[in-house]
Amino acid sequence: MKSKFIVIEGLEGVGKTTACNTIVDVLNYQGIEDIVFTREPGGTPLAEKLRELIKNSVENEEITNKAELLMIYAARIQLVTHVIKPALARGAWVIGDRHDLSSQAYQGGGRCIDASLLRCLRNTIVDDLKPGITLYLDLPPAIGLKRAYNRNSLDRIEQESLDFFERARERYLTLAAQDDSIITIDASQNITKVNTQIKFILKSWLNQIGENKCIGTHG
Ligand code: T5A
Repeated sequence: MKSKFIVIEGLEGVGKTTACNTIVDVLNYQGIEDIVFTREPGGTPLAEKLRELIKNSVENEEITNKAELLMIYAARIQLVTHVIKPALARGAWVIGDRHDLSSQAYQGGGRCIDASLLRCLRNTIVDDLKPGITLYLDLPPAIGLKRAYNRNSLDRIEQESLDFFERARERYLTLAAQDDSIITIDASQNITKVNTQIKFILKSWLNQIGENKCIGTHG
């Protein structure tokens, strides 16, 4: 049986929050109400504390790339163990705002961290947990960062160079091309078009895994 874990991915300001709401609409329309939301890093009391450390600078101390990576995976193992796996085990659906693919893109692509270290962490920490489908919202980083900047001041990662985000985007696209459970969506379209595409992809996938009870009539 396919995993009921749906992940939304992409760089800053691509519209992940908006997309999560659309995913909920589609699931609700199928009569699915038991839905757990997660965000990464975060989602448990400890993981939320780590999120603060990851997103903010520490006075008089540079956060090294590997320290950042380990904090992200520490947060992930807490979330996977205490929230995601128990939810899936009781039959709930999980919608994840980011998951392991973010680490492959940001830390692997953006920070150029060695692939063998990332593989080792992923195998140890996420192990057999694989999203059923990942929707990757693709957008040139300059556009997404502008949207993020218009909303609030930029955090430690958002202040990275455009090159950093270009490398992360390239890694996202490379990994999406290698894995047919990762679907790339053009997030430079207007919100209505992005939402329509998300609904179509999700309904097709639900149909494919035998979960679509009301094909073709919703928005
Ligand atoms: N991180 C995370 C890592 O480095 N490694 C990891 O392994 C993980 C898990 C997390 C940070 O941690 C890093 C990545 C991040 O830097 P976050 O807050 O979860 O931080 O992630 P952000 O990407 O920063 O979240 P944002 O809230 O900025 O992005 P969203 O959710 O994608 O953006 P959203 O939906 O709020 O939309 C932004 C604005 O754009 C508009 C919306 O209305 C909103 O105003 N918008 C559109 N405008 C025009 N056209 C569209 N199609 C639009 N879609 C949305």
